[in-house]
Amino acid sequence: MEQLQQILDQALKQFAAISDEAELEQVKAKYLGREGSLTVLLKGLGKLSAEERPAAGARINQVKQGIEAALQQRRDALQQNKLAQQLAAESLDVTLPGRGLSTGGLHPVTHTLERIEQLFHSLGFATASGPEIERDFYNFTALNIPENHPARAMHDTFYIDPQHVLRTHTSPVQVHYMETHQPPLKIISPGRVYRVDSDATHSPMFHQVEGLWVDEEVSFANLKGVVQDFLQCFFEQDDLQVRFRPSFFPFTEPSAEIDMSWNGGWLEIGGCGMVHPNVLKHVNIDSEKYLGFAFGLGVERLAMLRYGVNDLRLFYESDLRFLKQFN
Ligand code: 2NL
Repeated sequence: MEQLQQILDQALKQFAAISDEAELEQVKAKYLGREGSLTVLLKGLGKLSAEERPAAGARINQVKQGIEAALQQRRDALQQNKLAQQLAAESLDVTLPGRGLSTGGLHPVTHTLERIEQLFHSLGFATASGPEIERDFYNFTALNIPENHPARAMHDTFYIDPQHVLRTHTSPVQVHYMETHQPPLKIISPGRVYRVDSDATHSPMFHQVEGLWVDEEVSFANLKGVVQDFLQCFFEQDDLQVRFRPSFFPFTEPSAEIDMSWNGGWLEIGGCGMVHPNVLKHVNIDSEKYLGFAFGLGVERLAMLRYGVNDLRLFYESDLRFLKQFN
């Protein structure tokens, strides 16, 4: 009986000192295994007298249950520890400040294009678009620009091959549109255009928006009204002055430069005119019945004036310090 008490005390002490689950199972074998001290005692019961046997057997079983209970308790405790450690290691501090997401933004030229489109849509114009590589016919011939006109010279136009160019204006979009639609037509064509030119005020790629209104009765007076309305809305200046200065384009007659009041003087902002009858003839529109007006505006020029940007090249240098100001 004394030996049993010693075994129990020893087992409890040993279990309490163990902090590893695998080790615990190994030590368990020392007591309850096939060669374990309790097993050996159980086997020895037969050697006892019939009177001693029941009490001894009962005590051995008691000690065995005590050891098993202590074992299970230790197992649970170790598992609890392990879980607590895991939770501590994996814990999230939800009070930490967030990392923040840096969102992209639209390019100032895109902002400007969207504003231009929105304003013209409110005046009843639809948007038309087309390819940036054009046949010579659509970029020049259909627009009454004859074979030997200086605008065709190599120093102005990027040639893909003798018959294809990077469009030098968005007029070809309108030529395509007139070929496939019957008047009345009321469209704008915003987009990229290309010219062999590069300095502080010229980029080889830039943006233009052209407008075209063809109907039975449209006048130069309508043209002036539309352009002035647009510019006053675009710059949010009701007293903005607009001036139409006589000029020449092969595709309009009469033609004018568009100037607007700026810093006490005048600034050229685009060109316009009544569509030349030869242009209408090229797209099979009856120039006796229909007439129209057209205009072209430089988008970068409008963006520079609206945002106070003094160098065109800033738009194309992808400098985030510049671009982030427009978000
Ligand atoms: C400018 C001048 C202009 C047009 C563009 C045009 C288009 C067709 C027919 C006739 Cl389909 N004209 N466009 C007319 C006059 C001027 O642009 O300085 N643009 C920035």
